[in-house]
Amino acid sequence: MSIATDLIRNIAVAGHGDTGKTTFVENLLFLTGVISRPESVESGKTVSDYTDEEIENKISIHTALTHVDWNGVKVNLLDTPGSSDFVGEVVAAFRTAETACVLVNAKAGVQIETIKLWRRLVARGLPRIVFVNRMDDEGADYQNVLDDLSQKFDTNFVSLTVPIGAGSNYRGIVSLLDNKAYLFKDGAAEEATDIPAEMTDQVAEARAALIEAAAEGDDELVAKFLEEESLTDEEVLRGLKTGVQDLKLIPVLCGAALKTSGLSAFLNAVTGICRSPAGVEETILDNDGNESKISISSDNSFSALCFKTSIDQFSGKLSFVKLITGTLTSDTELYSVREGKKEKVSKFYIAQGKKLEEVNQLCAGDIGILAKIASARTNDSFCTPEKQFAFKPLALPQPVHAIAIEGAQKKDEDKLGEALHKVVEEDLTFRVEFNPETKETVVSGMGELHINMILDKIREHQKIEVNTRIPKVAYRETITKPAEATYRHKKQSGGHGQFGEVSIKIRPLERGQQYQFDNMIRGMAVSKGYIPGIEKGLHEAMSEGFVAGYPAVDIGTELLDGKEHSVDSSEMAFKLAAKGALKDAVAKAGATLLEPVMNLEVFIEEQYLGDVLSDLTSRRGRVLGQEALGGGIISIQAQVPQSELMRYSIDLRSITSGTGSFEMSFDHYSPISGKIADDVIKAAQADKENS
Ligand SMILES: Nc1nc2c(ncn2[C@@H]2O[C@H](COP(=O)(O)OP(=O)(O)O)[C@@H](O)[C@H]2O)c(=O)[nH]1
Ligand SMILES: [Mg+2]
Repeated sequence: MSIATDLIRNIAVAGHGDTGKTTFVENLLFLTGVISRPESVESGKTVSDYTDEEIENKISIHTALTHVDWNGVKVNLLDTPGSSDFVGEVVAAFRTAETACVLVNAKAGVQIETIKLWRRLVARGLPRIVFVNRMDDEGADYQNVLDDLSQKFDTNFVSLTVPIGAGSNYRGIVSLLDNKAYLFKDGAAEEATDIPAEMTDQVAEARAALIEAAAEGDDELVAKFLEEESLTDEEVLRGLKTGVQDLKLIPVLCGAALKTSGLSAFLNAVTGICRSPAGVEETILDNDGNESKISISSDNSFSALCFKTSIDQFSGKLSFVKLITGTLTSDTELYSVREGKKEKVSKFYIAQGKKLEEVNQLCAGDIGILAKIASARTNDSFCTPEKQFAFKPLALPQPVHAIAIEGAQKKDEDKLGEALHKVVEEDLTFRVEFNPETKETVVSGMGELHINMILDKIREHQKIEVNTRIPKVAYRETITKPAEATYRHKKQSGGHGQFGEVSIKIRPLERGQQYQFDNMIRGMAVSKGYIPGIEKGLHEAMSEGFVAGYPAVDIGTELLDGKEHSVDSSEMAFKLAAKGALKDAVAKAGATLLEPVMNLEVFIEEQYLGDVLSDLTSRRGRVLGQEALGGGIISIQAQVPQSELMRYSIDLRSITSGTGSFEMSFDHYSPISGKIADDVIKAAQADKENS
């Protein structure tokens, strides 16, 4: 069976870790009869935390896809992980959903990941709905959370519920949309009843506020509301719908997911207020890279975007796609834009967590899974051979933590390489690079947990040992003053000798200019044919380095003079002479080491500011500025040498009780001297002796 696009809602469930997202989805599945009883996260049997590593760690690591039916509307739910180590999965879910449901803890209120998620949602302009969960926890306070939200985010929040009790006295909610009380029953779905008499006034007041907010959501309704001081139920929904879509207001509901409480009101809100995919615009790029817009609609020919790839033990490669236009049937001719070739669609599915359900048709706006498209990768666009265009790819955050790895046994290297390659296809926030300079394979990701989890899985599945260590820093060498040198390469061995003499002058160049060569010889001191040999020699000497074996940069060389021999000279002899001359000149000028310096943006809660700043100073960091982002969150901009940041993702978390995070990118090379430089040189020498 296929559903019309306007009867679909795609909801990304997001929030700080432990706000109850997975429990929330589990209980929505229970409420709607998909499962006969909800399982706890602790039991490891929930529908959306189904991978081995999720069951073992009791947290969500991947975005899981489930769906429920509510009054004939199909609600696709994307349960995302809360930890910033897996933010790539969250970004993909935001890209796919038309609405984000942000879960907030009823006791703790807005937390650091809430704020970071919120920034992403604001940047994407994605409509939001908030669910204040865990109302049954001791200390839960709905009004406090509403105040906290309004204070921390500059938005108009509109409450759709009134809680009945809190903490151990929590009994359920009043839904203001249908003016009904929903009392939870342990182990069964909640029941709609009349509003408790003692709450009549409170509810009337809350509903009046809701109607007024709904009126403000839609210009036409404002006029009517001013005149008649009331709206019909249908008008309330319309006002809220427009307000949410235009980002003018954000509905807030509360409940206790663990007790299947408040979830009917949530689904009523989602189906009644949140937009369907129909008509939502997507940015596309044609073959020449020109941007234009396309609306989600079944009318056009088929197109879809792959937002997630996973490799299943039994089903092989699974490509999670959102259909943007047209319909998918087994006859659809699928064209992979990146590969530039047709792909055969054999089977496709919808899913309840790991349980796949084969379907024979998917319509625009829906989310499905294509099986066994060998070439497919996350971010791939699929369309038909006749009409080719690509969707704007997901923009993912840069990795912040790197480690060097190698197979413990030489024979494991191939297996390791293959396994890493597979992970890269699944996870765009994980990178593998071979650094030819340091001769290391370096993997990088969003945090220590992220990388460790990937490596543990590889160790287990491939039965190989993988060694890890802190990666080497790619230092550089340079000079700070000019010098001159002459070098004669001369050898007399039997028949042919070798002869070449080169005089050069070197000077420091500006940072980033790398290398320059000027031939200043006037006249015939050195034949033209030997000049390339001289340049090769200079290059080789630069790449080998002078004090610690790191490549030299930003040196200008001038060839001043030279001598040649009519029989014994050769390109090789001049190459060696040039190398010798450069080494001598650098020795006279004195070589300096350069270290990479990174740009850093650190996000922390205010209370850790002092500790984080003094830690940055102890890392030889230079703080460039700080900015209050609202809600007690501060971002610090700094420049810090890369060698001081190798464990920063681990250390920052321990300084900030797990709440801090950062982004970084390379900025420039900067000279080092004294003990810091001596240590680098010593380490390089020790390395050389060991190899
Ligand atoms: N008391 C209470 N606990 C809840 C509720 N929802 C979730 N939890 C608990 O909170 C913990 C984290 O839940 P989980 O669903 O894994 O949170 P997630 O990290 O946001 O996915 C688990 O121990 C849940 O049982 C709730 O409504 N009430
Ligand atoms: Mg979870």
